[in-house]
Amino acid sequence: MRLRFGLIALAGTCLIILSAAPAMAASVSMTDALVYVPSTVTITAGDSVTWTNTGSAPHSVTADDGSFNSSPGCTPSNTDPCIQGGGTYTRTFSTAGTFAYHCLVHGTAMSGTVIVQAGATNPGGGTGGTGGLPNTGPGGTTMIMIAVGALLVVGGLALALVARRRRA
Ligand SMILES: [Cu+2]
Repeated sequence: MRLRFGLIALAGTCLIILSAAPAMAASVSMTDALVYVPSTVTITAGDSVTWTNTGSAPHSVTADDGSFNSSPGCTPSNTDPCIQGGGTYTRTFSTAGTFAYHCLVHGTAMSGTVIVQAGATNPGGGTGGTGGLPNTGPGGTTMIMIAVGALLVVGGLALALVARRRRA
């Protein structure tokens, strides 16, 4: 029982450490100042971008050319389908190009750009080293891995407690 606890806790710790490695993801905040921060992110094809609504005003992430839309049906008069405070939207960009997007609630006054560079020839530099703006903060997948790792650690500790109690 003791060994099993140790293994689970170890697995969780490993996950947390792994997730600290450069993530192939960029993060953008949507704020109550009605801006995307940063407004331009540069990634490599195959990377993903996660937008997080860090305020309380609803927003969307909608491509100017219609190639992606976080919130179909989101309008200034019907914000139910929009990304609410605390909500997120993640999209993986598999093809190179420059993708302009805006918010369906606040119009083109709230807009941003995703620059997707071709190829992954960036030895050891991580996704932030390809020029343009660096990635800011951990991406969504990173946060999930940290959460899973933490859960495993907590689970391992709980198992150990239960085992100890049963034995007593
Ligand atoms: Cu908005």
